[in-house]
Amino acid sequence: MQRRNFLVAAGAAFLAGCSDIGKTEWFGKLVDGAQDWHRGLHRALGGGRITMAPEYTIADLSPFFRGNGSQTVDTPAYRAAEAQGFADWRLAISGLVENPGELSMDDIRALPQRTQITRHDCVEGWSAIGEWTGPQLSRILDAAVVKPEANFIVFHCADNLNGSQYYESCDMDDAFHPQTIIAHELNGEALPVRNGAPLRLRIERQLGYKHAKYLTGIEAVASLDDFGKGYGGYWEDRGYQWYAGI
Ligand SMILES: Nc1nc2c(c(=O)[nH]1)N[C@H]1C(S)=C(S)[C@@H](COP(=O)(O)O)O[C@H]1N2
Ligand SMILES: [Mo]
Repeated sequence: MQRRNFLVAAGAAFLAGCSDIGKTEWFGKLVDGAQDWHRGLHRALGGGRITMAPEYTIADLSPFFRGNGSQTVDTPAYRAAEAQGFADWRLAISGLVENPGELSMDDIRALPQRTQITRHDCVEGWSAIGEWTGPQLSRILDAAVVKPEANFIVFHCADNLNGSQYYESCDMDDAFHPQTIIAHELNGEALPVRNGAPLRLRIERQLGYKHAKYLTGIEAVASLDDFGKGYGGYWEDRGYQWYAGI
Protein backbone atom coordinates (compact mmCIF):
# COMPACT_ATOMS: atom_id res chain seq x y z
CA MET A 1 0.00 0.00 0.00
CA GLN A 2 2.82 2.36 0.79
CA ARG A 3 4.28 1.92 -2.66
CA ARG A 4 0.90 2.49 -4.24
CA ASN A 5 0.31 5.65 -2.27
CA PHE A 6 3.73 6.88 -3.27
CA LEU A 7 2.95 6.32 -6.93
CA VAL A 8 -0.41 8.04 -6.60
CA ALA A 9 1.17 11.03 -4.88
CA ALA A 10 3.99 11.17 -7.41
CA GLY A 11 1.57 10.93 -10.28
CA ALA A 12 -0.69 13.63 -8.87
CA ALA A 13 2.23 15.96 -8.24
CA PHE A 14 3.53 15.39 -11.72
CA LEU A 15 0.16 15.99 -13.29
CA ALA A 16 -0.85 19.01 -11.25
CA GLY A 17 -1.42 21.91 -13.58
CA CYS A 18 -0.47 19.95 -16.67
CA SER A 19 -3.79 20.54 -18.35
CA ASP A 20 -2.87 24.16 -19.03
CA ILE A 21 0.51 23.44 -20.57
CA GLY A 22 0.49 23.30 -24.33
CA LYS A 23 1.86 20.37 -26.24
CA THR A 24 5.24 21.91 -26.84
CA GLU A 25 7.87 19.56 -28.10
CA TRP A 26 9.90 19.58 -24.91
CA PHE A 27 6.84 18.99 -22.80
CA GLY A 28 5.83 16.06 -24.97
CA LYS A 29 9.29 14.53 -24.55
CA LEU A 30 9.17 15.04 -20.81
CA VAL A 31 5.80 13.38 -20.54
CA ASP A 32 6.76 10.54 -22.85
CA GLY A 33 9.99 9.91 -21.02
CA ALA A 34 8.28 9.94 -17.64
CA GLN A 35 5.54 7.65 -18.76
CA ASP A 36 7.92 5.14 -20.34
CA TRP A 37 9.83 5.09 -17.09
CA HIS A 38 6.67 4.83 -15.06
CA ARG A 39 5.19 2.10 -17.20
CA GLY A 40 8.41 0.10 -17.12
CA LEU A 41 8.70 0.52 -13.36
CA HIS A 42 5.06 -0.29 -12.77
CA ARG A 43 5.31 -3.50 -14.73
CA ALA A 44 8.76 -4.39 -13.39
CA LEU A 45 7.42 -4.13 -9.83
CA GLY A 46 4.98 -6.85 -10.77
CA GLY A 47 7.87 -9.11 -11.76
CA GLY A 48 6.25 -9.78 -15.13
CA ARG A 49 3.21 -11.40 -13.50
CA ILE A 50 -0.24 -9.88 -13.58
CA THR A 51 -0.50 -7.28 -10.83
CA MET A 52 -3.91 -6.78 -9.28
CA ALA A 53 -5.25 -3.53 -7.87
CA PRO A 54 -6.17 -3.86 -4.18
CA GLU A 55 -9.74 -4.93 -3.50
CA TYR A 56 -11.71 -3.89 -0.43
CA THR A 57 -14.73 -5.04 1.57
CA ILE A 58 -18.31 -3.82 1.89
CA ALA A 59 -17.29 -2.10 5.14
CA ASP A 60 -14.91 0.12 3.15
CA LEU A 61 -17.51 1.45 0.68
CA SER A 62 -17.74 5.22 0.40
CA PRO A 63 -21.18 6.38 1.53
CA PHE A 64 -21.53 8.41 -1.67
CA PHE A 65 -19.62 7.89 -4.91
CA ARG A 66 -19.48 11.38 -6.37
CA GLY A 67 -19.67 12.13 -10.05
CA ASN A 68 -16.86 13.97 -11.77
CA GLY A 69 -16.31 15.42 -15.24
CA SER A 70 -19.47 14.91 -17.27
CA GLN A 71 -22.32 14.03 -14.92
CA THR A 72 -24.85 13.42 -17.67
CA VAL A 73 -24.99 13.50 -21.45
CA ASP A 74 -26.66 16.58 -22.82
CA THR A 75 -28.31 15.15 -25.94
CA PRO A 76 -31.94 14.34 -26.79
CA ALA A 77 -30.91 10.76 -27.61
CA TYR A 78 -29.41 10.24 -24.16
CA ARG A 79 -32.40 11.81 -22.39
CA ALA A 80 -34.72 9.50 -24.36
CA ALA A 81 -32.56 6.49 -23.49
CA GLU A 82 -32.55 7.47 -19.82
CA ALA A 83 -36.35 7.80 -19.84
CA GLN A 84 -36.54 4.18 -21.03
CA GLY A 85 -34.14 2.87 -18.42
CA PHE A 86 -31.46 2.43 -21.13
CA ALA A 87 -33.28 -0.69 -22.37
CA ASP A 88 -32.18 -0.07 -25.97
CA TRP A 89 -28.58 1.01 -25.28
CA ARG A 90 -26.01 -0.73 -27.45
CA LEU A 91 -22.27 -1.21 -27.15
CA ALA A 92 -20.68 -1.34 -30.60
CA ILE A 93 -17.68 -3.66 -31.08
CA SER A 94 -15.66 -2.54 -34.07
CA GLY A 95 -12.24 -2.16 -35.66
CA LEU A 96 -9.65 -4.91 -35.94
CA VAL A 97 -11.84 -7.81 -34.84
CA GLU A 98 -13.09 -10.89 -36.67
CA ASN A 99 -16.64 -10.45 -35.35
CA PRO A 100 -17.75 -6.82 -35.24
CA GLY A 101 -21.23 -6.17 -33.90
CA GLU A 102 -23.31 -4.74 -31.09
CA LEU A 103 -24.07 -5.90 -27.58
CA SER A 104 -27.41 -5.09 -25.96
CA MET A 105 -27.74 -4.52 -22.23
CA ASP A 106 -29.21 -8.03 -21.96
CA ASP A 107 -26.18 -9.42 -23.81
CA ILE A 108 -23.92 -7.61 -21.34
CA ARG A 109 -25.85 -8.93 -18.34
CA ALA A 110 -25.89 -12.48 -19.78
CA LEU A 111 -22.08 -12.70 -19.83
CA PRO A 112 -20.27 -14.07 -16.75
CA GLN A 113 -20.03 -11.17 -14.27
CA ARG A 114 -17.22 -9.95 -12.06
CA THR A 115 -17.86 -7.87 -8.93
CA GLN A 116 -14.96 -5.93 -7.42
CA ILE A 117 -14.64 -3.35 -4.66
CA THR A 118 -11.90 -0.94 -5.61
CA ARG A 119 -10.62 2.54 -4.93
CA HIS A 120 -10.96 5.21 -7.60
CA ASP A 121 -8.23 7.84 -7.52
CA CYS A 122 -8.82 11.10 -9.38
CA VAL A 123 -5.85 13.36 -10.13
CA GLU A 124 -7.90 16.26 -8.85
CA GLY A 125 -7.17 14.92 -5.38
CA TRP A 126 -10.08 12.76 -4.25
CA SER A 127 -10.69 9.02 -3.93
CA ALA A 128 -13.76 6.86 -3.43
CA ILE A 129 -14.34 3.15 -2.90
CA GLY A 130 -17.15 1.49 -4.83
CA GLU A 131 -18.38 -1.97 -5.76
CA TRP A 132 -18.56 -2.47 -9.52
CA THR A 133 -20.19 -5.29 -11.47
CA GLY A 134 -19.98 -6.22 -15.12
CA PRO A 135 -18.39 -8.60 -17.60
CA GLN A 136 -14.63 -8.62 -18.02
CA LEU A 137 -13.61 -6.80 -21.18
CA SER A 138 -11.51 -9.88 -22.03
CA ARG A 139 -14.72 -11.91 -22.42
CA ILE A 140 -16.07 -9.45 -24.95
CA LEU A 141 -12.76 -9.25 -26.80
CA ASP A 142 -12.38 -13.03 -26.86
CA ALA A 143 -15.83 -13.31 -28.40
CA ALA A 144 -14.99 -10.59 -30.91
CA VAL A 145 -11.59 -12.25 -31.71
CA VAL A 146 -9.10 -9.41 -31.84
CA LYS A 147 -6.81 -9.48 -34.88
CA PRO A 148 -3.05 -9.71 -34.26
CA GLU A 149 -2.38 -6.28 -35.72
CA ALA A 150 -4.50 -4.55 -33.03
CA ASN A 151 -2.37 -2.78 -30.42
CA PHE A 152 -4.95 -0.76 -28.48
CA ILE A 153 -8.59 -0.65 -27.50
CA VAL A 154 -10.32 2.72 -27.92
CA PHE A 155 -13.36 3.48 -25.73
CA HIS A 156 -15.98 5.73 -27.30
CA CYS A 157 -18.26 7.78 -25.04
CA ALA A 158 -21.59 9.52 -25.58
CA ASP A 159 -20.64 12.79 -23.87
CA ASN A 160 -19.06 15.92 -25.19
CA LEU A 161 -16.92 17.74 -22.61
CA ASN A 162 -16.16 21.40 -23.34
CA GLY A 163 -16.66 20.90 -27.06
CA SER A 164 -14.78 17.61 -27.56
CA GLN A 165 -16.01 14.05 -27.50
CA TYR A 166 -14.69 12.16 -24.46
CA TYR A 167 -12.76 9.01 -25.32
CA GLU A 168 -10.08 6.81 -23.83
CA SER A 169 -7.77 3.96 -24.78
CA CYS A 170 -5.55 1.26 -23.31
CA ASP A 171 -3.06 -1.35 -24.42
CA MET A 172 -3.82 -5.06 -24.66
CA ASP A 173 -2.28 -5.82 -21.23
CA ASP A 174 -4.88 -3.66 -19.55
CA ALA A 175 -7.66 -4.62 -21.95
CA PHE A 176 -7.26 -8.29 -21.01
CA HIS A 177 -6.52 -7.65 -17.32
CA PRO A 178 -8.95 -9.55 -15.04
CA GLN A 179 -10.04 -6.35 -13.25
CA THR A 180 -10.85 -4.48 -16.46
CA ILE A 181 -14.63 -4.68 -16.68
CA ILE A 182 -17.52 -3.02 -18.48
CA ALA A 183 -19.50 -2.02 -15.40
CA HIS A 184 -23.28 -1.65 -15.43
CA GLU A 185 -23.77 -1.66 -11.65
CA LEU A 186 -22.40 0.40 -8.77
CA ASN A 187 -22.97 -0.91 -5.23
CA GLY A 188 -25.44 -3.51 -6.47
CA GLU A 189 -27.67 -1.10 -8.38
CA ALA A 190 -27.88 0.08 -11.97
CA LEU A 191 -25.13 2.61 -12.63
CA PRO A 192 -26.33 6.12 -11.70
CA VAL A 193 -26.32 8.69 -14.49
CA ARG A 194 -23.62 10.77 -12.77
CA ASN A 195 -21.31 7.72 -12.74
CA GLY A 196 -21.72 6.91 -16.45
CA ALA A 197 -25.03 5.10 -16.99
CA PRO A 198 -25.61 2.66 -18.43
CA LEU A 199 -22.03 1.41 -19.08
CA ARG A 200 -18.61 2.58 -17.95
CA LEU A 201 -15.12 1.19 -18.00
CA ARG A 202 -13.35 0.13 -14.81
CA ILE A 203 -9.62 -0.22 -15.44
CA GLU A 204 -8.46 -0.58 -11.89
CA ARG A 205 -4.72 -0.13 -12.17
CA GLN A 206 -5.08 3.31 -13.67
CA LEU A 207 -6.14 6.80 -12.58
CA GLY A 208 -9.71 8.10 -12.69
CA TYR A 209 -9.72 9.76 -16.08
CA LYS A 210 -9.03 6.40 -17.80
CA HIS A 211 -12.38 5.02 -16.54
CA ALA A 212 -14.50 6.09 -19.51
CA LYS A 213 -18.21 6.66 -18.74
CA TYR A 214 -21.29 6.60 -21.04
CA LEU A 215 -19.71 3.92 -23.23
CA THR A 216 -21.13 3.60 -26.73
CA GLY A 217 -18.45 1.48 -28.33
CA ILE A 218 -15.09 -0.22 -28.12
CA GLU A 219 -12.79 -0.36 -31.10
CA ALA A 220 -9.63 -2.39 -31.64
CA VAL A 221 -7.00 -0.33 -33.45
CA ALA A 222 -3.37 -0.47 -34.55
CA SER A 223 -2.66 3.20 -33.79
CA LEU A 224 -4.16 6.02 -31.73
CA ASP A 225 -3.27 8.69 -34.29
CA ASP A 226 -6.75 9.03 -35.76
CA PHE A 227 -8.62 9.77 -32.52
CA GLY A 228 -8.93 13.21 -30.97
CA LYS A 229 -5.53 14.89 -31.11
CA GLY A 230 -3.81 11.52 -31.24
CA TYR A 231 -2.68 11.14 -27.62
CA GLY A 232 -5.15 8.39 -26.75
CA GLY A 233 -7.76 10.18 -24.65
CA TYR A 234 -9.61 13.37 -23.87
CA TRP A 235 -7.29 14.32 -21.00
CA GLU A 236 -4.22 12.90 -22.71
CA ASP A 237 -4.91 15.31 -25.58
CA ARG A 238 -4.67 18.04 -22.92
CA GLY A 239 -1.33 16.90 -21.47
CA TYR A 240 -2.10 14.06 -19.05
CA GLN A 241 -0.12 10.83 -19.30
CA TRP A 242 -1.56 8.06 -21.43
CA TYR A 243 -0.28 5.36 -19.08
CA ALA A 244 -1.81 6.47 -15.79
CA GLY A 245 -0.75 3.49 -13.67
CA ILE A 246 -1.23 3.50 -9.90
N1 LIG B 1 -17.23 9.89 -20.63
C1 LIG B 1 -16.55 10.42 -19.60
N2 LIG B 1 -15.83 9.59 -18.83
C2 LIG B 1 -15.13 10.08 -17.77
C3 LIG B 1 -15.11 11.46 -17.46
C4 LIG B 1 -15.89 12.32 -18.31
O1 LIG B 1 -15.95 13.55 -18.12
N3 LIG B 1 -16.60 11.75 -19.36
N4 LIG B 1 -14.38 11.93 -16.40
C5 LIG B 1 -13.29 11.06 -15.91
C6 LIG B 1 -12.73 11.45 -14.63
S1 LIG B 1 -11.58 12.70 -14.59
C7 LIG B 1 -12.99 10.75 -13.48
S2 LIG B 1 -12.23 11.08 -12.01
C8 LIG B 1 -14.03 9.70 -13.49
C9 LIG B 1 -15.13 10.06 -12.51
O2 LIG B 1 -16.01 9.00 -12.35
P1 LIG B 1 -17.31 9.23 -11.49
O3 LIG B 1 -18.11 10.31 -12.18
O4 LIG B 1 -18.00 7.93 -11.43
O5 LIG B 1 -16.84 9.71 -10.13
O6 LIG B 1 -14.64 9.49 -14.75
C10 LIG B 1 -13.76 9.62 -15.83
N5 LIG B 1 -14.45 9.20 -17.01
MO1 LIG C 1 -10.53 12.53 -12.56
